Amino acid sequence: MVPGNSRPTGVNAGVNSGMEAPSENHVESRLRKIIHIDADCFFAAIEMRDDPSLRGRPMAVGGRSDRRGVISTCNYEAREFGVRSAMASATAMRLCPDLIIVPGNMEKYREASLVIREIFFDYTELVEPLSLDEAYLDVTESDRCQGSATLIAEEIRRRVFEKLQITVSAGVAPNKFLAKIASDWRKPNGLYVVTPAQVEDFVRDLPVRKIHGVGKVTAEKLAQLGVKNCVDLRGYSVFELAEHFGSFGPRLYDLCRGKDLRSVKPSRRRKSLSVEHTYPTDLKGVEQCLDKLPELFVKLKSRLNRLDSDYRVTKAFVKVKFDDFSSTTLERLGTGARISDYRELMEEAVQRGGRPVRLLGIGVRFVDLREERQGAQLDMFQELGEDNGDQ
Ligand code: TTP
Ligand code: MG
Repeated sequence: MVPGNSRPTGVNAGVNSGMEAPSENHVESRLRKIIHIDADCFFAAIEMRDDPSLRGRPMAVGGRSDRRGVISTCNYEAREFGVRSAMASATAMRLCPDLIIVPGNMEKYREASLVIREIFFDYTELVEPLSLDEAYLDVTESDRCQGSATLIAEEIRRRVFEKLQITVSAGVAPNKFLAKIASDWRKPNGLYVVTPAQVEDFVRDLPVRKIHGVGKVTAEKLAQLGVKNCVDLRGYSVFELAEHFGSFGPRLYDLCRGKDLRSVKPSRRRKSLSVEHTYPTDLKGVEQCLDKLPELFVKLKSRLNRLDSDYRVTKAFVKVKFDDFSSTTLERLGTGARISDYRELMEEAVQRGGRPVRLLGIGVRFVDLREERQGAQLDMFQELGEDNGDQ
């Protein structure tokens, strides 16, 4: 039952009758392509971008040491001195006397986070943000970059850098568990891919400490059981693991085999959707531009079809970028995104610029009925709260 381990098999044998292994012999129903993206020293990276004098020197974002401040994060130069997130600023200054601590600006970080998320949405609807600088993407169904998750991850990394001048690291794998570990593997500014064929080798030698949820206490407990790497953990039956680690036991049983069936749960809804194309040679005149419309329209429709019915299109828009990089956007209210609307909008937008065209885009803006329903609920709670004097 458990290959390559030295645990007595008798225990395992007794277990199977009483408790079903959660995914023994379970074959993941289909192979998925999951990307985990995490910005490198996020708050610090934004501050270094905006003040180049901070680059190349140990710096942190956080509260002042003489006011019992705490470090939010620090750059990689500061990490070499042992400075870490959540450390008292006073401790950080002791470790690294030259450390520069700057106050944070959440507004700026939130803004950057939204820009990154919009880039994600160009590849898939299935984006699950975990924090301001971290998200899972399920790109199994994406037709971008010839459907290659690796190319998508590289393109996202490049686009984030172009747009925000900060770096993000990415992990690509068949599930969330492995993608998250992989994104950490080549940090900062790195990409690591675990193909389905590499899962077994990757997981075998993985220290159990790398498993999300295995903190200091669990790691010590595992060490006492003689478990250091995932392969050691495989020597234990699901029953034994449940006994030692409660409800986390069955999960450990799966994870040390590289199995994780959790789906990517999108939590933020989009406000618009568009498709665009940059042409290898500039288009001249309205007719040449209109010739390109059907192809864009088919693409837009196919992406719209994948959205749920809570999205209601309210506006159609056309974007045109000219050869001098100036651009214009025209939109029309109260439309169901018909090709005739786009034809008229495109004609007007192209004529407006009166120059050769390098890029055409068409799209829609939505109201999201789901968000409106939630908003209505929120208002209701607020009113109730006010009535009750609650906060
Ligand atoms: P992380 O992604 O954990 O850290 P990071 O982006 O700074 O560094 P890494 O390159 O290792 O990914 O957290 C993202 C941001 O969240 C971080 O820049 C600051 C903030 N944060 C805190 O404010 N306090 C904390 O304890 C942690 C861990 C993060
Ligand atoms: Mg980060």
